[in-house]
Amino acid sequence: MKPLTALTVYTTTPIFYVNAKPHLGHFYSMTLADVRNRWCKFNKRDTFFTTGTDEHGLKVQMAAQTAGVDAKMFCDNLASKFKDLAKLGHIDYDRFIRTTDNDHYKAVYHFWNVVNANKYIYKGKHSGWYSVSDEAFYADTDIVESTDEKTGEKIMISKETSSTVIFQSEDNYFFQLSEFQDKLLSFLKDNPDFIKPKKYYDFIINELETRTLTDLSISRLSTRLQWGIPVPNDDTQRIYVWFDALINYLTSEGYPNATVMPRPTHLIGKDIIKFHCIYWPAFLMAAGLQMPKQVFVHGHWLMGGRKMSKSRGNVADPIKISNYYGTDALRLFMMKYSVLDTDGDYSEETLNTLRSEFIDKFCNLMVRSLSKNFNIERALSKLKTESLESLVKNVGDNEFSDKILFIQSSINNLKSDIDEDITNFEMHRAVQKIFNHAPLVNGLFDNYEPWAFKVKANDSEEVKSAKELKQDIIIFTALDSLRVILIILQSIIPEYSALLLDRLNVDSKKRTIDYANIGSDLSYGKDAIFKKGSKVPLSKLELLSQ
Ligand code: ME8
Repeated sequence: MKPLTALTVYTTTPIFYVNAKPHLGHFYSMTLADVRNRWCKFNKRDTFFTTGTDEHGLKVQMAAQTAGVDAKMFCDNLASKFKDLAKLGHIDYDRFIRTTDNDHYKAVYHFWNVVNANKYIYKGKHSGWYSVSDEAFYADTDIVESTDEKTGEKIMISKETSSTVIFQSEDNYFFQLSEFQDKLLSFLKDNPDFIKPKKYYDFIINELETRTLTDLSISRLSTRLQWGIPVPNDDTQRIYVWFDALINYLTSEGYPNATVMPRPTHLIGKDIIKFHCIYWPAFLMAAGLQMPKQVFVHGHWLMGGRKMSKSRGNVADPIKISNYYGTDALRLFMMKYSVLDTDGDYSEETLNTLRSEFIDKFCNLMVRSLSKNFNIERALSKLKTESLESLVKNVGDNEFSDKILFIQSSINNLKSDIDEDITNFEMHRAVQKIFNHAPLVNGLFDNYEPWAFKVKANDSEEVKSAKELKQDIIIFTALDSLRVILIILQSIIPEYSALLLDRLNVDSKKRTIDYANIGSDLSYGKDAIFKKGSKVPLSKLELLSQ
């Protein structure tokens, strides 16, 4: 396991139920967290990033039964589909945790025993409404009568999720959630940034101020739930799936043996906010453990205006989309249109348009800069002996000089401009700021038409070098801006960036933040595009531009 410190930036995704194969919503959570993690790593912060699968509970048990397969085999098969997606999607996790992992069992046992020793667990009779598809309990006031679409029978459903609830009555273990109402409220009042965006913070505050927390049943009779972790010292009961799943965040940090555990930043979908912002902090308080750092909540991807859901079947398959359009086209689409506190509507047409926009903006910038009309090596070598500031002065055109130096400073500031956006999962802002630089840089070609500075036979030495200087400055500024932008884009679209940086012959060791400044690397560009022997054949770039 990677050594962790209290300062490690620890980012988590939810762990996904393995009742069906992954869909776009899961890939979205993974990608948001991956971009943040890559970005923090790029900024030389010490990082730790986990994702994984939630494998126990009635929902998975029933899915396995329906498939007629042994539960563990069923989970193995689906967990590998989530892992395959992570691989295809460039999700660079440190740990893929499965709740069937041995160390997780140990962590859950330990956690249960600590909370029990702290006297927050007791045995009692549980009677109430339960939704298997949500793996959640509902109070009488949270349900309504409805009619089953298929059978026409009267059923009870959750008002919030419309999923069917069933009445259950059995002896269970309870967690004393009611004990934590005031403690949670005062913790949240002291930490107004704990839940982001603010509308979700307000929602939880409102819940805690207006509803009374009742104790939570945290086990099931083993006769009903076989596919769960046994309650320590009571084989007749299995642990409720959320009391098992949430602990994954601790298992990954080496709990209970770890001496130092960084506080995680949880990224979750809005459907599981109560579990992460009420139950989880209460469980942690009961175990005497520190609070997470923050919980970021994102909206849902809809398709045709309705939430994508495995059970409803209106799902976009991230594997199929990636295979067709390219993984990075999908990553870019999700990040560009990701606004945390709203839902997004998935549209293949928008994805395709964005892909073309990326190619128009960035690939064409590269193709233009690397035209045979220009001498990149000459341009780069000028910068080896003189700074850009002093070179532009020699052109003697103030407007030109201001423009070049403005682009230089804007590009140099880009990484700090987007730092907060990315660490706070405001990816659409970061993508917009990066994209805004393309017309700025492209404008150099449109405004100055550097291809027109042809040296003529009767040009004096002075005229010749003035023409060359201006052309070289434009080409250098355009190409080097592109190099820096691509280095920055690695966190969002690692594959496309690598493809284009390879094309520019940028040394693989010079793609770090130290080189994300204009003029910080003058060793690339040799035999770049359109010349024989360049590392990445032109056809790859063409593939990207299809
Ligand atoms: O809730 N749009 O697992 P789950 C965006 N195992 N994101 C979506 C989405 C959509 N349409 N649908 C799902 C569980 N998600 C529990 C979590 S954590 C300790 C246990 C994403 O398979 C989103 O992150 O139902 C949501 O919270 C998560 O998948 C739910 O996945």
